[in-house]
Amino acid sequence: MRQFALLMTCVFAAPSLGLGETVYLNKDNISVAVGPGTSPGTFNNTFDNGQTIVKVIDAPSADAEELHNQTTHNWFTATDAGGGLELVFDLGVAYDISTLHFWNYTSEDFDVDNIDFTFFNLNGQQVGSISVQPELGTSPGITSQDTVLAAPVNVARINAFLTGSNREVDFQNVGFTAEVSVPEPSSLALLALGAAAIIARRRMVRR
Ligand SMILES: [Ca+2]
Ligand SMILES: [Ca+2]
Ligand SMILES: [Ca+2]
Repeated sequence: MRQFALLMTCVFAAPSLGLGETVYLNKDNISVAVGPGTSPGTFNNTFDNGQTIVKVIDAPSADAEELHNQTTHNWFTATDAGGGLELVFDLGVAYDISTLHFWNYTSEDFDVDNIDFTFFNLNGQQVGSISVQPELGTSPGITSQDTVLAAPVNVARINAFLTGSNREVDFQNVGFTAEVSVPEPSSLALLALGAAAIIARRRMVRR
């Protein structure tokens, strides 16, 4: 069984994050992109002066406060046809998400009124969805509204569709508190089978 133990060590030691370790997901460990489901509209000053959509995930922690200005916020206006902004978060590895953090704009004129979240695993299969109606942001310093999520587990990609009742979508940040997912029992069983096969083959070679 020594080979089996070694194999298990290799598999679990590979990621720099420990299994079950709680992390705040932001630009340091995930990426975000404007999704193809974004409606026709304008991004106003969001990308002025070479700024990028990474402004969505640049809060250093879930407790961070951000002041609303041209370098910190994200603003999309859908055309008269309506719709909203789609964001796609690529998490790289699978996480169990426990809390959503959202920094909304401070007045109804421009704030985000609804977000439809859809969660996908590493195989691209949907593993959960939730709709959130965020509160107005705090003023003048905007802090996050924290929403405990009902256990979307093994999440590797998150799609978020943000809309405002008046076609305006303005917010500071999106963030998630999560734990690195523990492999499902079925994956562990496959791993054990693979290890057993290797050991059996080595024994046959020795004979
Ligand atoms: Ca920001
Ligand atoms: Ca509004
Ligand atoms: Ca609102």
